Amino acid sequence: MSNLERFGVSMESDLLERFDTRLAERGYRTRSEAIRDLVRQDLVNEAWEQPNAQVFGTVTILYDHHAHGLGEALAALQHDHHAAIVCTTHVHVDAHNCLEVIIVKGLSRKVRSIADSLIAAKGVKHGQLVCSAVH
Ligand code: NI
Repeated sequence: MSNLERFGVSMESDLLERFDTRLAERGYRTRSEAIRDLVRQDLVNEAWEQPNAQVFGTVTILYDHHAHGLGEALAALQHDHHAAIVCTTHVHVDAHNCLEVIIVKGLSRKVRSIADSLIAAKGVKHGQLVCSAVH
């Protein structure tokens, strides 16, 4: 870990009260750890705003595997981008629905494009991309 530095933060009391409530709800033990995570999240967001930044994305999709041609389409999409797909986990949720988590790495514009294609595939009921990056 790099050297820790201390700094003071001024904040309106009502804003601080709301911040402390959120910290307690989310299980943070100190304001410092919560502020560090906010800063890290901002740096990850910044990385994702740069089209050529190296990033990781986790794409979660939920779909009905009876939807015509969908399973094949999703597999074809992943094969088309095999170099960027790190791994895929498939869960048979019930008799109809499947959940897949696809980990994708590469340039942010490429990862976002792959995620968009997976999520927009006809028959996908829900999909979301979670953005991460080393910074
Ligand atoms: Ni399944």
